[in-house]
Amino acid sequence: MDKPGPVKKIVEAVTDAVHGGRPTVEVPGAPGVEPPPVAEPTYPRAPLPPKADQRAPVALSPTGRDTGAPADAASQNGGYLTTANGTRLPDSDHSLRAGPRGPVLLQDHHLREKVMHFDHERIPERVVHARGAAAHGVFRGYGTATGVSKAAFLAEGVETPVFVRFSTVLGSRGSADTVRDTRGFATKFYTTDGVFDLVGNNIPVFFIQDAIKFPDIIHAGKPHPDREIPQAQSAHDTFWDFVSLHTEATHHTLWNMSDRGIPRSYRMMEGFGVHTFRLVNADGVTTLVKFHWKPGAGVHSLVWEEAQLLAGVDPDFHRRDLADAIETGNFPQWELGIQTFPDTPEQTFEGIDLLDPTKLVPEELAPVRPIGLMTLNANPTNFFAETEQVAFHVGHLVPGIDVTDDPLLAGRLFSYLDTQISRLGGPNFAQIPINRTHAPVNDMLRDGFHQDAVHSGVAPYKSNSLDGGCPFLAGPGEHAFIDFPTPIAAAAKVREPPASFADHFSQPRLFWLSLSPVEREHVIAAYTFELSKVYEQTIRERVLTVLAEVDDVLCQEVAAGLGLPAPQAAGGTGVEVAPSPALSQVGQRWPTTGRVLGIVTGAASDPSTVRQLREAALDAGLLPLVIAPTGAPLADGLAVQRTYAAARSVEFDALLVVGAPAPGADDRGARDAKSGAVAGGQQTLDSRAALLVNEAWRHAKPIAGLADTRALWVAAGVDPQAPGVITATEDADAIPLLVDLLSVHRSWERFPASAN
Ligand code: HDE
Repeated sequence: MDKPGPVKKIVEAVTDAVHGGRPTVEVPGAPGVEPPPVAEPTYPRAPLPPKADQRAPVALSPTGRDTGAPADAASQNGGYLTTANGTRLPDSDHSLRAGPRGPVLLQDHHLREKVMHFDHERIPERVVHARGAAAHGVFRGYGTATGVSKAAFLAEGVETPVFVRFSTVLGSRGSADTVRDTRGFATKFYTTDGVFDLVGNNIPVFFIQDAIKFPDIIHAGKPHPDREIPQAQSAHDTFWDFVSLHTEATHHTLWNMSDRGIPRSYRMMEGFGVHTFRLVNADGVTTLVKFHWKPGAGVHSLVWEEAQLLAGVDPDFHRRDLADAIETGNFPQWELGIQTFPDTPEQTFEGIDLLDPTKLVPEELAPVRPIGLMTLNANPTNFFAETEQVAFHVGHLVPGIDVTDDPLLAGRLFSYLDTQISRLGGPNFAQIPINRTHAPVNDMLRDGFHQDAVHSGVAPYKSNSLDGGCPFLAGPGEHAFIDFPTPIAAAAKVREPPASFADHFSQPRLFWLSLSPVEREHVIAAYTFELSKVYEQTIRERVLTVLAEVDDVLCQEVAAGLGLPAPQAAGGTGVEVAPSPALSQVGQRWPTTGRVLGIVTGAASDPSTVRQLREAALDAGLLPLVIAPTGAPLADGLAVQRTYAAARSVEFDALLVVGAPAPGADDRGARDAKSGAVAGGQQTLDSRAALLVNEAWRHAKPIAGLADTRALWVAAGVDPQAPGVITATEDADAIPLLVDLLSVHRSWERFPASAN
């Protein structure tokens, strides 16, 4: 039976072609839809609409009915300030008093309501993944999965609205985006058969093999309970204490210490379902699968110094990047793919235990088959209503997708519903607009806090005759979710893992061997940094014994950095494993749309050249920001986005210097400590601009200089002959050359790596 639902109509409203060219908004970030007047407006008018890039949850009823209301139906209404009950108010600045100097009166119901509500504005943050950012979008099935899954949303051409939330794991809600951590990648598909949530990470494996240890690993990773430090970091004793005593964590930890732990952008991360899932097709045949998200923009990372600087300079870096990309029409895209494995009783593939979430299956052994495309094309209208209140659950499954006996997944099936009770204040969180399914709901769940549905009838029980027997049970032909009758081998109840879960080192070694030399250097540096922050030497030594089991060079280099002797592997390092080149993120070319170009201008820069270059950058799909000594427009009126004092290299993917930057009037050490940081008393150049270029150089970013930038290169320590440095070029070539360099992300050749 076909289920007519509102989804089709909604998808028509949300599907947009990917822009992928010149940005539709040249400088993203305007807070409102129109510039504000200087004087406070004094006449009533209707609330301003959301910005063009924003979308609110679709206006469905709590039971999934299409209300036909516009998407902003839940936004504030009317031109006058009112109480929560809609009574207009004449004043919101002054409490009701017994005379101007008299006591405030208890009868002031407006004061009481306003402060009461404010007092209760906070809800508990997520116990993990508290810090996040989200976007709306659409998923289009390719139809390539229909042989293995009957899931309706995977059929060819079917378009399904989605809401995606990215997150860090350890930090609290106000922590910085660019910390070293795993990233969450949670997708809610509003399908015709109900909500399907794919609640994954940007790393394909997990720290632990059994959910019962989840509170332990999180307690170890979170700040120490006495001083509540450090925030959003793994570089502390309790984390390393835990992972060195639970060596199953070695693989995930190695990924965290790699460049994957510091993504350049949410748009530039892979996503993984981590667990093995079971797909069921129309004939009832099952296939085991692992889900992958492959980003259209490629997989790119920050360098550690950038990540650290950004945590102070722009703690919202990833959040801003996602919103800006969508606002400018550079809609982020991912292909959803699956690795498929025969559903055999052993549940292994090429000797890899598919129920062990610390193991991945190399793509060289099981290629990722694309099954659909996701495009994120709208920003949320309200962070709290949508990003904060969205509730994901691995148990939100639809017919055609089922779970396996992965013991980590089993614990999650319990946890994700449970946590919402305290976070969202009761059992009716599925009725919060962003969580509402787009399929009809007739659930016989009743009452409770925040019940939005107004149920009719008298018989919320089955079987009944009083409500005409409604609701009825559905069969397989009526899109019922039928738990797959997986056979279970005879066994005794034990608290004991399978023997195959004891292999903790072959896959960390596989990952290490798959990295390029520069990526290995970063892993060594990350371990050395983190362990140097560990107070207890015994914990450092224990971690080294773990690293010795992974690789001699890794262990020796980290030990050298810590000034400790490198231990020998107890089990003999060097299990023979074939590397998986697909795990390295270096060496491919990717689209560069939406990458941020800093255009450094100075008093001597020709404004028309700057304007032409900016236009060329926009035409190439880049996001150019003009940097100048002050915020004043250039001589021809071109707007400036950053001053020398406010700009920091970490905001930009590449720099284009249009003429030597003469010292700005505020290039004084007493006013700006960045002054003199590089140029060292140099009088002809602004030292902040020189620092900007120096950092971009050290971070292996493409740099181009037009006109005479020789002195600047010297002041910034730039070797003009080095790869990724463009000098003495025709103006017209600068942007194509930068785009070409950006397509490989960074010019690593500038820094030959030694760890092999
Ligand atoms: Fe989660 N996890 N998790 N997790 N997880 C939560 O759910 C939990 C695990 C992941 O943007 C919580 O609603 C347990 C693996 C993401 O809202 C909580 C275990 C993976 C998000 C929870 C795991 C994830 C969460 C906290 C071990 C990758 C953010 C708030 C068995 C495959 C979702 C909430 C969002 C959030 C429990 C392990 C991903 C407490 C018990 C493995 C992306 O329920």
